[in-house]
Amino acid sequence: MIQSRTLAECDPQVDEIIKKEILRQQETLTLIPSENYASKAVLKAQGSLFTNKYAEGYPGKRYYRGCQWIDEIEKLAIERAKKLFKAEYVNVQVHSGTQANIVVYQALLNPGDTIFSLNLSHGGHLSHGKKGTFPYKYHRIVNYGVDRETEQFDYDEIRRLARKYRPHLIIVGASAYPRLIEFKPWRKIADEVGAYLLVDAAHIIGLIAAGFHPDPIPYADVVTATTQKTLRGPRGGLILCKKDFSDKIDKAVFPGTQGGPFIHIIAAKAVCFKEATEPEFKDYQHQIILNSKALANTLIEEGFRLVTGGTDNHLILADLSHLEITGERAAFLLEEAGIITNKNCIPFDPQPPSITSGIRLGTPALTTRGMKEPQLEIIGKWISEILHKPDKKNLRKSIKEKVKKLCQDFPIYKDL
Ligand code: DSN
Repeated sequence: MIQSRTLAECDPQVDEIIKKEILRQQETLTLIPSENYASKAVLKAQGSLFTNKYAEGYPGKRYYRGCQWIDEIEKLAIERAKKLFKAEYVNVQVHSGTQANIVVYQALLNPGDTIFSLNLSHGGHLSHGKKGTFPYKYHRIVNYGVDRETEQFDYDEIRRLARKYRPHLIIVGASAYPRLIEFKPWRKIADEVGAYLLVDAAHIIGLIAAGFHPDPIPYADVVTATTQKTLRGPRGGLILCKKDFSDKIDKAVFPGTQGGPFIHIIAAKAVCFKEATEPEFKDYQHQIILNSKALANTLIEEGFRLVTGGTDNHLILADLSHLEITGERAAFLLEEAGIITNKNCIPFDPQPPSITSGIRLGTPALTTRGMKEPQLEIIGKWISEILHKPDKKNLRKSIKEKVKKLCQDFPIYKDL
């Protein structure tokens, strides 16, 4: 019977590729700040047969029968998220972080309205209105940047621009901003110009849940997030908002921009929200920051210039200009040694986004493996050696062996 075959019996080709990816994840160091390893419990829920069910609508108001346990799982996820974040209202159906942002535009804006967001090359995100995206097509996008000297937000300048352009929506949130963000000044600026305030907390949501980052909930009209990054859950989106916006947000998710919810993912989100309330999760988030600071300090000692001079959160942006090596080449060389990073623009980067002058590094995944400051210091030295000696292929080969050994000492799952 087709349904009862194992993956290996049914499709050895896919099974083989999955096995290779498991090995790659096991044997390499993931330093991409938006990546993490979901727990076995999360993976189990995500792989459950909830994937078989259609359930358009919301708990108690579905367009399909057979939704008794679907309602129960969605309500559980919502209640857990509300409690975890002290949020007035939660939508767990949204498929991703980008879609969560699109939902907010659909819910709160009219075509042509102005969105005020962080420049992508200063750490912003594509979905905040980069050319070629949905919001760029339907809204007027005005960007703010970071200060050239401090590489941090300059609130006087942001206020000046907000007053000049009178946006309908202000977005604060970033993919590559290594400092803590206080949300009170943003609320003040939004109120001064009569704008809604959207906090895109995709990267920092785990730190927020554990109390290691200022909380946006009291200040934002809407907070969007993803569940797979620092929150360490399944790949998915999350929207937290004030009760006043609940109806508009729900309608903008379904039927506005999505059809049937991914109930298997909602089940895995419920598991991840439970995990995030456990004391171990708080320790984990704290260690992410300690590890990030340890890696940053090592790189500074090794002569690297870090954007903003360091980090307060889970990520680091290293400027490679002094080495005369691009972000593109650096990420390639590091991968040859089993160290997985991504090229990233630095503020005022002379290089295009496909090349860049920087790399972005983050510690959520390695911290999940149980690595602490001593390991991050060693990894920082390996990164430095590789990037200072780009011509030494043998060096990368020998570091790759050391990386493999380190990974064996810190397995992702004990029994994989
Ligand atoms: N692509 C994610 C990141 O790497 O930051 C954001 O969505």
